[in-house]
Amino acid sequence: MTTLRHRKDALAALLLAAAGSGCISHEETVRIHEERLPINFETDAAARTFYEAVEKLRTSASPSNSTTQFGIPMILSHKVTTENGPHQVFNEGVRRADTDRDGTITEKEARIFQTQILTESLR
Ligand SMILES: [Ca+2]
Repeated sequence: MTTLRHRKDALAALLLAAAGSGCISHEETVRIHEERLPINFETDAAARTFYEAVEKLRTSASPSNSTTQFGIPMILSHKVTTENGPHQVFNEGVRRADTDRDGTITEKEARIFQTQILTESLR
């Protein structure tokens, strides 16, 4: 009985706060604009394989903007929008392909990366 009374009091206080101040609303935009990562290629074939895989990744990637939203109707609203910059997919490709982090993508690394992308696109 006491717990129910406390819940009613808490709900009443919450509704009063909402009525008094209106809906508490928060909107935020997070911009992810990173510079294009510097990278070398062992051969032209490595570059070609890498760029083909990156294009595949770009077409299968989620939209460049995403929104996360949650709230309590009439009381609380919270919305975060994330905007990705133009180099985000390229940089993701570099991070995944250059597995030994030596700044050069070899033909072998490019082929492994391409296989990963093709495998993911089949799921
Ligand atoms: Ca490497």
